[in-house]
Formats: sequence, structure tokens, C-alpha cells
Amino acid sequence: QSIFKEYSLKDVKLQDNIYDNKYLIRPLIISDYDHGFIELLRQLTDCGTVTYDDFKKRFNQMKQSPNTYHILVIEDINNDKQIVGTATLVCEKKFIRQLGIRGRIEDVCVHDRCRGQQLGKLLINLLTQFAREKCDCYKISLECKDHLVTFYQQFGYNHEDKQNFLCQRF
Ligand code: 16G
Repeated sequence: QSIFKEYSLKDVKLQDNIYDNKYLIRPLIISDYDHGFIELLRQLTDCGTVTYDDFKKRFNQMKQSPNTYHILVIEDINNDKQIVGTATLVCEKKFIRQLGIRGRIEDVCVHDRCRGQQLGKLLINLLTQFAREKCDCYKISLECKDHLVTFYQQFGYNHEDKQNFLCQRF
């Protein structure tokens, strides 16, 4: 719960995980299902049907791989604890790079009614700092649409020379 407590960000004030007296930043918990977590993700992409049992099962599967899935959420304290933001850091264990850890930022989403309040910036800053300092990642990567490239560049993410992102869909 308090993994991000000790972080003081230069440009964001965050005290006791509370941002702007309105938002609580914390890891995902099972009861977030009832507070719109999946509905929020639907603003990012297709989620299909996810029942409470499906959600709980996947949540517990993730927990069984310790130090791998770090799912942050933003809870709107004054609005029935609605989940209005989320981002995930996945830490992949490798043999290369002296048994290195590769980080991936995934499923970043801020509720459309809460945009323009630096919430996305807060999530990316926290996860990037956490990946570097606590998870010891040797690199972190993410995929995004064209119009978000400049957003992510401000946190140090860039196109790499001679590397391409390839994908196959099923
Ligand atoms: C974006 C997300 C990615 C997510 C994908 C879903 C970020 C930085 N990137 O690329 O994590 O998984 O959208 O789209 O949040 P898809 O359902 O078409 O794979």
C-alpha cells in the first residue's frame, strides 16, 4: 500500500499518497472491481466480459508472480472511490544483462472526465521512478499511438535506433 509513499516528485505534490486532496494513488485491490476499474479500461481498449470471479481469479494469478505486476490506480476519494486512473508496470525476469529485469509500462488510462489534471503524468512518473530505483530495471519500454509519443517523451521514453516494434494479432 505504501510503496510509493517515500517518493517526492519535483513537479508533483504527493503527500501520503494523496494528490490534490482529491485522489488516492495506490496499488489495485479486488474491491476496485466494484468501483469501475474494468469500465475505466474500456476507455483504452476492448475488455470483453469480465465477471467479478474472472477478475478475482486473474488478480490472484498475478499476485502469485511476486515482484512482477505493479498495478497502480487513482481513486477519486470524494466520488464513491471511483477508479479514475490506472497504469501497470510489468517486470520481466531475464537471463541476459546479468539476470536483468526489463520493465514494461502497460494499460495506462485516465478517465475522460478527469483529463487535464496531470494524473497521467503522475502515474508515469511514479512507475518509471519505481522501475528504476526499486525494481532495478535495466530498461523500460512502452507502446503507444502516434499522438501520445510526445507525451511519453517528456519522461525519457524514445524511439530506439535499429529497433522495431513488431506485432502479430490473433
Ligand atoms: C496501448 C497501451 C498498451 C495496451 C494497448 C491495448 C500504454 C502505454 N499502451 O498501446 O499497454 O495494452 O494499448 O491495445 O498504455 P490493444 O487492445 O489493441 O492491444
